[in-house]
Amino acid sequence: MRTQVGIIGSGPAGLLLSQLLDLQGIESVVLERRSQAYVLSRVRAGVLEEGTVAMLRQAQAGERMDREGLVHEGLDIAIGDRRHRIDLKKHTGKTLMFYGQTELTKDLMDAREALNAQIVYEAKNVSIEDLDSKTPKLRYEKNDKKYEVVCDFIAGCDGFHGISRRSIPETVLKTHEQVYPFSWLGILSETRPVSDEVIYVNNWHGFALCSMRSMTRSRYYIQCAFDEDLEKWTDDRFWDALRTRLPRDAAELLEVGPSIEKSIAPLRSFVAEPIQHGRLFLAGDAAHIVPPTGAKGLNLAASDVHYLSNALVTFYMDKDMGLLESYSHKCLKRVWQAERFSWWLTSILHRFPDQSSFNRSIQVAELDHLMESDTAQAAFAENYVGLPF
Ligand code: RFL
Ligand code: PHB
Repeated sequence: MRTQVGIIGSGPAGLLLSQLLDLQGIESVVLERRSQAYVLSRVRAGVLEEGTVAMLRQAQAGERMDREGLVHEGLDIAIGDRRHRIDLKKHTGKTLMFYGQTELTKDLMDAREALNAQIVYEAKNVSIEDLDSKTPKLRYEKNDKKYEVVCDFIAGCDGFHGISRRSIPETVLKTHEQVYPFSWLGILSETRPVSDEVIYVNNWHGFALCSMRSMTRSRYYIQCAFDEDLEKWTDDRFWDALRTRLPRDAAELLEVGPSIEKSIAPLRSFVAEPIQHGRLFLAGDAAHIVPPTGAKGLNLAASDVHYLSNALVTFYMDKDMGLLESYSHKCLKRVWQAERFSWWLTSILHRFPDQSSFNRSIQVAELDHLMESDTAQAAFAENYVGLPF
């Protein structure tokens, strides 16, 4: 098989890239290790920056998001029972779209199907060959048969545990990593959210986050142990822990019900540098990870795809490699800004094991400043709604 761009991974990054390229007349083949049903069953992100929203519309996959997504203009930060609203729209003129990654993935899959995309699900043992040549190849197996796709370029959109980052020689690749000493336990339930905007809570018992997917479907997270056992968390135990951590006025409004999904996610900051080698370009979680506190992961995947699709379109239109050559540099500048913000927000909102009284007082001082200073709120808002790309 021959194609222009071989894409590994059918998460948001891979699907969005393949759709945007197709709309510009560039052919691609997507290889996905899992089944389509499995990809669609993952519950993850929910907060989309305006830049991401614009790209989904550009990809002709924004119609249902515009109909069903919730537009938020602000959010609350709380410490103990103290709660303060940050007006994101006032400070930036921008809003956020709340729309689940599961729905977004489905919309992208439908949009790809409408254009007769070539997506191979359950492609096993995907490998990259001849990365340094002008015709790199993707090899894979499906139903015990071996296949080869000859490409002009390869996009590694295969998430943090994928194979593409590992195809960059160790002598070239530098990685930066911080693993946090806690995880997030998340729950989805058919209950009314405690508030019509998100609440981020710093509580002495641990961090809590109230979010939503609709006005009848809530998404909540609480900080838990790094190696927490999901089996030990009944719904009742989750609701009790959440109620203890919420500011009193929110706790009183908490509506509980059976969970429809419950999972644990470890928190990590990670950046690979550079995110290109030969004719391979990494995008999304394959290249970098942020802790979910800043709601930046999916949005960074979208901004990578923005730079990569533009660079590939320019190459095919003008035979100009310039934008492809500067891809890694351009992406990583924005990535590090989001890494900084996500790390900072994580560090001021969570309870750390063996946290000293000094560190706790610094957290309180940071949150006091954020709640009391309009300038601090403007800087927070600028980062939370997403820096331009
Ligand atoms: P994905 O979504 O991980 O997709 C990668 C795809 O590649 C496939 N794959 C392979 N295919 C072929 N061969 C191989 N060897 C392969 N290895 C892997 C995988 O099966 C998969 O289908 O990466 P992508 O596309 O870069 O997208 C990134 C986002 O999914 C991620 O950043 C976000 O979910 C992060 N995130 C959030 N981001 C936000 O912007 N806003 C949020 O509110 C937000 N909340 C979250 C989050 C992530 C969370 N978890 C679970 C880590 C909340 C949570 C709890
Ligand atoms: C979510 O709604 O899943 C969500 C919201 C805010 C975050 C992370 C996740 O920071």
